[in-house]
Amino acid sequence: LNLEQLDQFLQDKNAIILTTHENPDGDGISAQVALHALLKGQGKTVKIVNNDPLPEKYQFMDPEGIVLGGKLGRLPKRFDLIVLDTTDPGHMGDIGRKLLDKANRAFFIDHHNGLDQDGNQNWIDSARSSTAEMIFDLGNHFQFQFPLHVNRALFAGIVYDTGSFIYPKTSSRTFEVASDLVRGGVKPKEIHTLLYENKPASSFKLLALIQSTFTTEYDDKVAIQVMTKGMLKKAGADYEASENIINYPLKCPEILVSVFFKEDAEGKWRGSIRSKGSIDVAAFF
Ligand SMILES: [Mn+2]
Repeated sequence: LNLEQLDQFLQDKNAIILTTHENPDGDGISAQVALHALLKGQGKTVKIVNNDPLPEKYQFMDPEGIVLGGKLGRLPKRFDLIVLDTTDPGHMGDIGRKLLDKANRAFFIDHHNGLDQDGNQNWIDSARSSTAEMIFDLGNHFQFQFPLHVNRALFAGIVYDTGSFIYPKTSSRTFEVASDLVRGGVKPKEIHTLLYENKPASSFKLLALIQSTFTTEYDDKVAIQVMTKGMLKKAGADYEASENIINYPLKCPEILVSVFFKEDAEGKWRGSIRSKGSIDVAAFF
């Protein structure tokens, strides 16, 4: 692990602001909460400012209420910026881009195939499962003991970004980190409950309505589902409640492609398509 660039970046006495991509996810937020604790431990002035407010479902990661978002707020006169879980200013939202603009220097920490960051520094490791996994290593690098709520957040971030330890970038290192976190007091079942057993009844009413539209084409190889704004209204559900429903048909071995047509509350239609195996969905467009 070569963290020389980051060590050097942290040498300066500037205040540090942490941000992540718009619509922050479980990985980005857990990485922020952990890095905040780590930098505080080094005596730094640190603040988290995101483009969007903290989603309610991730509140358990932030018992101290340090994850701010939705407005720029008061900024230190001079600060350095650390961007987590993205390298793309196009994904940082207006507030993120303003921060990038005003920052003295910026440093990017990410596990996606990164953009070239002209003039900025970065630690990008696209072999890692999650930014949370990388920040855990950073804790080791600085011999910093994360408190229990941070261990829980990091575990949740990894679970979130690996689809519960199954996505391709889940490595033996991912399990070692998870093992250390469990040794540090994390109860996996509690994290599962916090992340995945929190759906309102309205989301199941919506699911029932959407699944009643389920049909297949081409000898059950292609599944089609439809959601109308009338269904959203009838179920009393938000558009976001339809988030993972496109993936369900792919649990069937015969079904190779899942198509989902969705109408939002304003009447705007969108189509999504997912596939598995060797089917290239990009070829459809
Ligand atoms: Mn991530």
